[in-house]
Amino acid sequence: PAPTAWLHHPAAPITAGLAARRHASHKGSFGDVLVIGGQGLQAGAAMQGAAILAASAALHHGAGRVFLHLLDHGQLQQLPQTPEIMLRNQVTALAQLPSSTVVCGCGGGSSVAALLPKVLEHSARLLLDADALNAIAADAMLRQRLKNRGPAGLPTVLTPHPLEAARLLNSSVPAVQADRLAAAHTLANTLDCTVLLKGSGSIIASPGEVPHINPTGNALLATGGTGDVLAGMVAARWASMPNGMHRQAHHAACAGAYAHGAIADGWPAQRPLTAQALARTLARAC
Ligand code: NPW
Ligand code: AMP
Ligand code: MG
Repeated sequence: PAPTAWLHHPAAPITAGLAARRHASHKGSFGDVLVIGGQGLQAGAAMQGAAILAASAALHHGAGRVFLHLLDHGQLQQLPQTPEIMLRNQVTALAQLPSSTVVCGCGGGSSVAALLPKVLEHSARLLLDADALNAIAADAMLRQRLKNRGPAGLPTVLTPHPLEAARLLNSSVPAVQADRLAAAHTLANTLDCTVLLKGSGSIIASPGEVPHINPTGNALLATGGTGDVLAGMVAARWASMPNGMHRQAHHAACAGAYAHGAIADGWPAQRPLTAQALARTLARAC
């Protein structure tokens, strides 16, 4: 169905809409998002843009406060284009974990693995993307710590693209793509997480929930950084939910994926979409 029709469909898990802004609400009412990622220059590559894109998307999609811990911040004290985002050094960023929705891994490179034990233990709501997923795929101890979160009542959202999913499943991209529902379902149930398997027709699967196939999105999203933006969009929605437990994680992933795709569907077809524009745009239906 067309996106707006789907929004009103009784099967829609929730609308892709942002949290309603009651008159007497304040910035604390819409949740904190802390992004951890953005490795500095290593082996000739720096990826701070990925973490900045995730934080910027969380900001533009309604998070009350957005904090950013860059894995290599150097002398940076503020982001000139988004001064609303508050940079945090390692110690204060980690103290923030219990009260925030934490996004970890965007542009994290190999530096992110060392932080993951603390992040997995202390984050009340945790979204893992990119190099955080790769680190877990490569380390059985981190995988066990991730699995322990679910029974301890700490919800986690994983947002793998097909190659990241294949690494987690010790499988291959063709095998994941041959049965995307099975891949998402297996990951969700073995790791006790909500899994948002990205790509054309993103799938959201969580233990005990009916899997959901996102109806929005198109190939304008096939450009660097759009996955990092998705992470921030899901986190902003999740952070605004008063109860952040497993079912809310599933709903936030469905809503974030829906909005992310709807922005691309509303974009003029002949104009390339950049990740930065995606982060700063709200879809008409959302
Ligand atoms: P191919 O080319 O088909 O063999 P990687 P990454 C595959 C950061 N970024 N269907 C495809 O493989 C990220 O956050 C930083 C099928 C593709 O080439 C990470 O930290 C940016 N295959 C880090 O870079 C902006 C699919 O996976 C390969 C697929 C590395 O992340 C960019 C890429 O996977 C980026 O976000 C699909 N739908 N989607 C910045 N500005 O700082 C992907 N593949 O090797 O894990 O690398 O995703 O680029
Ligand atoms: P990443 O690979 O992590 O940068 O994520 C790419 C994002 O763009 C994911 O949300 C994908 O679902 C989305 N995307 C990429 N290509 C397509 C496509 N052809 N159709 C729909 N969504 C896409
Ligand atoms: Mg990515």
